[in-house]
Amino acid sequence: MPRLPGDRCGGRRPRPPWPESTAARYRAEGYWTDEVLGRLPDDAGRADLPAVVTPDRTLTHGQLDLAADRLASGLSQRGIAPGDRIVVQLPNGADMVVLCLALFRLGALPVFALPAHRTAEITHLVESSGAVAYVCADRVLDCDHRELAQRILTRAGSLKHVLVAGDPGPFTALADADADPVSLPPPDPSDVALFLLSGGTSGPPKLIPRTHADYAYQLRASAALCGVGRDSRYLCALPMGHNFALACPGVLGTLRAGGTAVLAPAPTPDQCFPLIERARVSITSLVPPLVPLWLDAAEWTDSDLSSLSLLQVGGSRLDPATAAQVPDRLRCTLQQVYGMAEGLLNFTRPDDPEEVILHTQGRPLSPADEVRVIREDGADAGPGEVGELYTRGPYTLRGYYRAAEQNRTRFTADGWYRSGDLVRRTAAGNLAVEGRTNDVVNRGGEKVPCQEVEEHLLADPRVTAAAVVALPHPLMGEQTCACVVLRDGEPELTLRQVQSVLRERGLAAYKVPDRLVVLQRMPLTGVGKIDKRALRHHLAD
Ligand code: OOB
Repeated sequence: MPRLPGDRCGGRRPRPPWPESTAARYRAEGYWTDEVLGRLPDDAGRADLPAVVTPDRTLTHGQLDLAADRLASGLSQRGIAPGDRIVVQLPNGADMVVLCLALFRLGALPVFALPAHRTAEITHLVESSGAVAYVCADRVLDCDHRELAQRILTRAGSLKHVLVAGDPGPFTALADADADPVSLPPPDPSDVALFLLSGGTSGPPKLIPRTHADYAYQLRASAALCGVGRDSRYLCALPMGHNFALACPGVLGTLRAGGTAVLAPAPTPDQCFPLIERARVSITSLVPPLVPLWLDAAEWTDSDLSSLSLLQVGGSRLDPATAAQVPDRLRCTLQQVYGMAEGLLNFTRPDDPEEVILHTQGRPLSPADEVRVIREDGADAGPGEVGELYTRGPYTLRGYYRAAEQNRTRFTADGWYRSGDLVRRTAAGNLAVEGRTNDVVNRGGEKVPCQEVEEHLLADPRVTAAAVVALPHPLMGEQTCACVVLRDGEPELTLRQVQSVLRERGLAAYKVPDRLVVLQRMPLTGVGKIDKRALRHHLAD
């Protein structure tokens, strides 16, 4: 486990994540340096140039730097210490950027929740990380996050602070965590800097520890691959707390390179296109279901999109026919990105042949990324053969945080991460994602862990058995189908009823099933487990 300041595992220093010899090699070969996260280029010429642009605010590099220092001091004065975990759930905006830099400078560790997370997920994140603080907005769309915070406070004992951007209600305003900058001891590059959430595991999200050195390398290398530098303007359309928009190179990689991060409150063309024109956006990233919407809107828009030169698409499978329309209709280069919060990132390169860009998800970011494709019989797959992707590398985790049981099954003894993705590697070394071994529905990039939803379904006294499976969907790629068996004598159960029960249980909307099938009995495997393969077969018929 990476070094976690303030978390000494009962007095013992946690085991370092990478074997010392591997860590020494990553340092010697320059993948890991002394760089820590949260610093902006130290160059006076940039101080007056824009760092953060939102529909209603612009911060220069100088202003962002000062705001981050003031917030770091303010949080420190309020008792937030290096190593403390902070669950962060802010919408895309300047507050989110300032907070990230402040926490990195302070050495406190953000745990990035997604905007759609509700009571069930936030409680789980606070409990599993032992977070001392939850930072949220007052209200986003129909959700009052202060009410959500009240509910979490009654459940999670570790939580001491709730900081609210906007009207704080009974809590503390984030704006009041402000103090004259003081000098804070810098974190160690090998310390954990942040936690991302796993999308690929079966149960509730696991915490992925990312160190300063490993994430700084990811930022540096992905900015170089995408040609992101001081003239780049990155539009953050997806939630900033997701690895794709945060760091591939995303907001952090662009700021680190001296460029401008442009933040959209939602990824829709009506929010994003005017910002692209106004801020002369050069690069952005989307999940596949958004691409057809953007292509259609581009036909009709009055906004000038000519500054856009690179569109990154990833998170789930992109249909090649849609991919083929990107260059003509958006007049920019398409880049497929196949990544995971656990680490490994694959990109098609801007100068790759069309065939590669349209039909593969690219190849690893780093020469030090190791990828094996393992067939069902345990042998290494040859070119074109499908198998599960295993990986190790300078920015790929060696274990989830406090998850010994998962770590035994998701990692090999020699440190390979078993991704659960079924891939094929072409002779030229590009990967194509063909499917998954994991029990997860990939709903257009949003990962729905089946087991977690099944547990919520089973909590309903009317339900005796539950299985969640993916069904194909034309826009989202996959949708979520809940199959249930009702207790004897129970009358019908409708999709509406199931949806409202799960929402009331505080589950994020994207995890609420799209379809419901009531069965007389579940198909079972030889050992008596629910046979999901048979179930999918039955549903396809
Ligand atoms: C990204 O990260 P996560 O952690 O939300 O999800 C990872 C999983 C992968 O294991 C794979 O199953 C799927 O999402 N995935 C793709 C894909 N990109 C991710 N499946 C097919 N095609 C793709 N291009 O989703 C993520 C992280 C960083 C950059 C981009 C995506």
